[in-house]
Amino acid sequence: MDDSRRDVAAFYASCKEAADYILDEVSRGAEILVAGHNDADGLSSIGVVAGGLLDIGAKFIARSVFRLEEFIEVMGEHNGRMIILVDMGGGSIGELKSIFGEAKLVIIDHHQPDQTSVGERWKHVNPHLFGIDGESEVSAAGVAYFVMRNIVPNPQRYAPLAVVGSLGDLQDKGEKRRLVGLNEEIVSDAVNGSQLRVREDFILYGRESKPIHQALASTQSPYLPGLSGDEAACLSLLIEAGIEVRDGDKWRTIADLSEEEKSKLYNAIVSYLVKNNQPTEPVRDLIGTVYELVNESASSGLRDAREYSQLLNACGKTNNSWLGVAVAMGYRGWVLKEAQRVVEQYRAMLKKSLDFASKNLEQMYHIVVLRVGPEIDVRQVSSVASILSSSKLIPADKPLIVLGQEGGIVKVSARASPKLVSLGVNLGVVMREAASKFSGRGGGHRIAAGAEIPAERLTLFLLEVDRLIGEALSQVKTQITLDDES
Ligand SMILES: [Mn+2]
Repeated sequence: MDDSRRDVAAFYASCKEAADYILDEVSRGAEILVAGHNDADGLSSIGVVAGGLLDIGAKFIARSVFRLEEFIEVMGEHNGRMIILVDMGGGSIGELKSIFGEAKLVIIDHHQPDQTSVGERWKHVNPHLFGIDGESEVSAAGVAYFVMRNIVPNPQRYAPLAVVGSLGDLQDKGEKRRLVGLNEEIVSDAVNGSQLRVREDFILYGRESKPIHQALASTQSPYLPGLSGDEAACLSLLIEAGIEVRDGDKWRTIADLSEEEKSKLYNAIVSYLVKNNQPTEPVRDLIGTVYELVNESASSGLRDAREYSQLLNACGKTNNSWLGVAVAMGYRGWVLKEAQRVVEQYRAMLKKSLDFASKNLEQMYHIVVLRVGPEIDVRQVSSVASILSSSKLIPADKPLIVLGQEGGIVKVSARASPKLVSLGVNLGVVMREAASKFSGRGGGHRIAAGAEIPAERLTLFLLEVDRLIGEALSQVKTQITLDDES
């Protein structure tokens, strides 16, 4: 990223401009459509925008969509209403223009934008337009927060949700899994507003809500061979390490452990992996920066911001987006109970998917391909891709391409290792180029991208992706050879 263009003040000014545009529409009493992607960041973004609109008494309809085409279908009849599109659209402005040219549209996104200008009637708020890296330092929920804080009376309330969105998009790439860049700004707003606490601890799923062995077994990122998914193995590890798993008739949680017990646990995991000839690097990722929503209860599954994002993601990927949006907007009670049930079922299904994947990977020259059949919901393809890519099943020198078919369309989800990105692989560009050659649509980030392809063009598409990745990597090799010679 070209940092010389970095202009945070101008980015904030563009957030303010979009906010004024929205406020104008609100003051006319007009109903606004809010739509976004159905992943954790998308639902957080909808939560920030819709929650903010509710706060100021605006009329709105909120909904999430699986992909842009679905959005176009449902929003095609906007009847002149303003549309606020979150976490999508920035890379498809040309296409949106041909359909929504007459509508008032606000795009709140952090994906790499296409080159089409939005013109006068539309606002496109996107950090990339100001030399700020939307891939690593701000999510769509973060951008939504920077927009809505100009409008809502108590914006700090929405800062934790922006943190949830950023963690959902795996932006915790700083030292000790810290959020960096503009995200830090949001974190400090949330901390100052007594909404959030930041500290270093074990990053395990269910840190405050599950028995320790279950928390350990439920953690899929990082993936710990032999422990992830195996509660019995985890329980016996704890007992051998001399860690009390119960306090009377109550199971203890990670949060109940003393510092000494935590280091015992850490060492026990390391020795387990060493004993089983597994790499120990992933263990380092178990310790990191924990973001706690201090106003949520420990048993809610919303107190740990990473867990919160997984709950939203589970809702989105199982056709329960409305539950996620409602939770993000602040509804609790039975709505939350329902969402908790959804996340448990979803996690069980993911475990099944991982077992399936471990037996069905196909190797091409430069990529690894997984075709999921009817046993996996096509809506889970991107989650499967994310979880798999952080597991040790995928070699670090090949991108993972996961395919799921729905009707005549194949949904493609691609993930690269940080190593591949550092070698110059840009999956967003590869997906866009390869998809456009075969009547599809693609794009995204360097490390994570996606595409939709007509099923009958799939084989050609895969060959093209394989070729493009090989080409990118051979350029690196040439570069290295030339450097060696000089
Ligand atoms: Mn996002």
